[in-house]
Amino acid sequence: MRALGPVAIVAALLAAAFIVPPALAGTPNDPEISDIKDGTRDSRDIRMVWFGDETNDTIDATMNLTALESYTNPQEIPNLPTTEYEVYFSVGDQNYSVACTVPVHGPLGVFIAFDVRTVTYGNSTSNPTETSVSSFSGTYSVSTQSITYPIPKAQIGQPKAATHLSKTWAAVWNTNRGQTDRTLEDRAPNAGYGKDYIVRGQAGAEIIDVQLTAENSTLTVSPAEPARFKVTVLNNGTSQVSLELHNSTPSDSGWTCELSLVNMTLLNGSYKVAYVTISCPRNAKRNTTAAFTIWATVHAGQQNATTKYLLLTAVVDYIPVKENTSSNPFSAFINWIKAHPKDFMMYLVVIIVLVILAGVAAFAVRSSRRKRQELSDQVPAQT
Ligand SMILES: [Ca+2]
Repeated sequence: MRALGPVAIVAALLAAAFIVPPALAGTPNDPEISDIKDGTRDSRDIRMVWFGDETNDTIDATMNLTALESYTNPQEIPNLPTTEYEVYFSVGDQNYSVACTVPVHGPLGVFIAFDVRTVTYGNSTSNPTETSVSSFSGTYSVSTQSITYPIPKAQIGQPKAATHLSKTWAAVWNTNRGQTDRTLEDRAPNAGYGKDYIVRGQAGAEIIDVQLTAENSTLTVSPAEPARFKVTVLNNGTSQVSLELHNSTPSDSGWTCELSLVNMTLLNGSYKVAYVTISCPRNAKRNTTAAFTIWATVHAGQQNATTKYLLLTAVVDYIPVKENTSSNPFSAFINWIKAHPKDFMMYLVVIIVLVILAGVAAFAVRSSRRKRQELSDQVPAQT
C-alpha cells in the first residue's frame, strides 16, 4: 500500500472537517437567547441559542455563532487557548450549564468535549462557580456554525413536561496557557436572561398555560366614576394561543362589567393588557361590594383549556349629595349663609343702611316735633 503524501493527508483532513453533520433542529424563528454581533472574534461571537427536539432522555440546546473554526487559528496556537462554549439555565432553584470545551485542535476536533455542570452564582453571573457532573456527546459543526448539546435530562433533575428551564444565557470563555481565570469573550444576551424553555416531553405536546393577573384586585367605585381594573394576560405556555376573555354576569341589577379586549392572539412568552370597567347603579349604598370573575378560554391547535378564575371586587365609596332637610329655621339660615356668602353680605349691608336711614329719620322727626313744641311755648297769651 502506497503511503499518502503530506498534501493528500491535509486534503483528507479538511474534507473530513467539512462533512455535513446530521441535520439540526433548524433555525427557529424565536430562539430563547438572542445576541448581537459583538464577540471579540467571529469564532467567539454568539448569535443565538435555542432549545427543542426532545427525546425521553435529552433536550437539544443549539448555539449558533458568527463562525466556528475548523482548526485553531495558527496565530493563536502559541497561546494554547482553550475555549468553552457554555449554555446556562436553571431548573427550579438549581443552576446548570452545558459546556463544549475546545482545546487547540485540528480539523477533526477530536479533543472537543461536552459536559453538564452544576453552577453557583455570586452577586452576579459574571464569575460562576462550576462543578462538572457528567460528560455527554455533542456536535461541533463548522458548516452550520453551530454547537448542539443534547442535554441529558437525568443530569438536570429529570424535568417533566411543563417544567421551565429558566434564567437562560450563554457565554464563550477563553483561557490561554498559564492563565488561572477565564476571560469572557461574549455573553448572550449582553445582560439579563433569555426566555424560558418549557419542557414538552417526548410527545412534543403543546403546553397551554395562560395566566391572568390584576394590578389591583379591589378598587372603589361611585356612580360618577367606574372602577377600572388592569388585567394582564400572559401566555406562559409552549405555543401561540388564541383566547377569549369572559366575565361573570352582575348578580345585582344596575351593575355593569365591560372588557376592553375580548379576543386576542398571544405568542408564547408574550402578554397583553385588558381593562375591566365595573360601574355601580346610581342608588348604590356606600360600602356595598360587587365581585366579578374573569377567565379565558384558550385554544392551541386542537387543544382547548380554561384559565383559573380571576376575582375582581368593586367597593362603593362616595358621599351622596344630601338634600337640605333641616327643620330648624336657625340652622337652615346658617346653611343658607354658608351656601350664599356674597348674597348674605349684600343683604347685611342693605339692612345696615336701612337701620341707619331709619335712625336718621326718627331723629329728624323727633327734633322737628321738639322745635314745634318750643315755638308754641313761646307764643304770648293773647289779650
Ligand atoms: Ca454576540
